[in-house]
Amino acid sequence: MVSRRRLRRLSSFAVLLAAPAALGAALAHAHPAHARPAPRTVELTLNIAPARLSLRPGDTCDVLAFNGQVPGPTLEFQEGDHVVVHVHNHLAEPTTIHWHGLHIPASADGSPLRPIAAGASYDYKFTILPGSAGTYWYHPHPDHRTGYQIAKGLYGAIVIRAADDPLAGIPEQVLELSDNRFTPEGEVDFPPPDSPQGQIDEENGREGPVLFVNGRVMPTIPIRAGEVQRWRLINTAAARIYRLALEGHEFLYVGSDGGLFERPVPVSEMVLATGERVELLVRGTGAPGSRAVLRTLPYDRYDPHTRPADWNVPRDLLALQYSDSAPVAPVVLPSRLRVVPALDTTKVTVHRVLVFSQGLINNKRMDMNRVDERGRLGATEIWQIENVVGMDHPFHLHGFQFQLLDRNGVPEPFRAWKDMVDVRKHESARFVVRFDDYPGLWMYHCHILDHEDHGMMGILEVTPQHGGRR
Ligand SMILES: [Cu+2]
Repeated sequence: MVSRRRLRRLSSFAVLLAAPAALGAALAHAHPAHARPAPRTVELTLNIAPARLSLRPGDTCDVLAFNGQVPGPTLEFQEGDHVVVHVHNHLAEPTTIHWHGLHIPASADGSPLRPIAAGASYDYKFTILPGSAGTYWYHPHPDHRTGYQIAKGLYGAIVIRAADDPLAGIPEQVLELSDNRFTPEGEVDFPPPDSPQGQIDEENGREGPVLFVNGRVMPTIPIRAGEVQRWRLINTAAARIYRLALEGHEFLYVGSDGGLFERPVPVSEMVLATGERVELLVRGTGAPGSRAVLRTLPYDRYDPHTRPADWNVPRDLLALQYSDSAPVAPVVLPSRLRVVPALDTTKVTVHRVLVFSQGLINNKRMDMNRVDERGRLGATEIWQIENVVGMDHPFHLHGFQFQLLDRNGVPEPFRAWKDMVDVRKHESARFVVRFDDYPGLWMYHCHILDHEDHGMMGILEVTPQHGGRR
């Protein structure tokens, strides 16, 4: 790990993007080869149980919690770690834990095919593969009840670190974005599916008027003028798509679902669909003592029939508060982050088309006993997700990171590892994926939780090349 002091010492040019040659020297200096830690076994326990906690300020309500807290504890692993998670389900219904975005065996995926019964326990065992450093999250994924259990509080962040992280030493914030809706009595409002509001939620995706960051309303993040912070943002909301902007500041967009890009990309706004993650560098360009608000700006993901009346009102999320201290010298930020090898599209042997309409994928609802798509281990495939309706459907594939190729034929501007793609209204998005390991049954679905729970999901079976099921 590079200390902040070391980073500052490297910053003799006081520029934010170093020339590649200078960067190479800095990296060679900061990350000697022997710094890579030996693989560890990390063992932890997650108890899933009802609790009574304060979500909204000044109020308590019935929640479901990981180890008594909402959000659950942030889990930190290193590449190479062997992870064992002992899960105890103290709920009155089945649950699972899905490790959203991780490339791990199907037996550890926490899909609805492997429920943990009420009162039962399960050990999830997986290895964190090299190259997977990034921001992920965990949440239940039981059949039909994912939206309910997440709404009641079951979600948490995962940070995976690399020994050769080019941004090591920069102060970090993990920011879990969520929203919720409450009854007049102060309880989490999750109406029966056949109620009028339940039917609106089923179509629109359940949104709530109270916006949380790490389970808090409008928290304050301290910063010092000149400081650079690395923000890891996770959209854990059921349906809300955030369009993030920090007043008076630009972001350096450095990573998304599967970790860092090859180069930082300056952006003024960031659209974050449900399930997605991004890594942003925030540069403390404000004056000592000043304050800036991170907001979510209007983003029209909606069908006009169920679009909320206040959809176009900007909403405050958190405040960035500058200390009165004198500015610190800017750190040198690398202009190259890592190599993201391109999946070889000349090796593609299978093209699939998935048509997303309202509540259906290829005109079907989820059937737990049906395999919808069959793939071979080792194959490289192109998937085309066609959204034929007038609202966004954020697509998620379990188990495998893919590379988005294009949207409506327009090539993506740069390469990134993704497990989510928000397929916008009437848009067709294509990605390339390689089934390099881990045969088994894998879910793919819309990540609007209400859509997923009502059947907008399918099953991909990946089989070993010479037949046979594992
Ligand atoms: Cu959807």
